[in-house]
Amino acid sequence: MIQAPAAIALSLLLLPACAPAGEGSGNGKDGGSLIHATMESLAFAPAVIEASIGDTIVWRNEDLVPHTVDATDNSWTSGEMKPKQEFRHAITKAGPIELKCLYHPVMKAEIMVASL
Ligand SMILES: [Cu+2]
Repeated sequence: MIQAPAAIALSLLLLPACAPAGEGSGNGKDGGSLIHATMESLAFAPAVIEASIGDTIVWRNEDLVPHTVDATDNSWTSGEMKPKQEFRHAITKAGPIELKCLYHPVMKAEIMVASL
């Protein structure tokens, strides 16, 4: 009984932030939102992505060097993304999902998946 209010408060904090994070809704696969992110100046932007199950995240490499976006648990990888290439990943399960770039250990990000 002590932990329940904290969990509810956390989900209330996360939910309102989801709406402005996506660029409109209904343009992703399966009715989810398409969420745009980049690699730029050796960093993922945004570093924290708020998403829901069913959303699809699109990363675009805006740098002049190749990057990857990998789940740190190695469950999936973009493979090498050359400059201007894009990679899509659909969110199918609850997070959080920690991300890294295979080539640049300083590049880290996280997907917070709201449980609806
Ligand atoms: Cu990189």
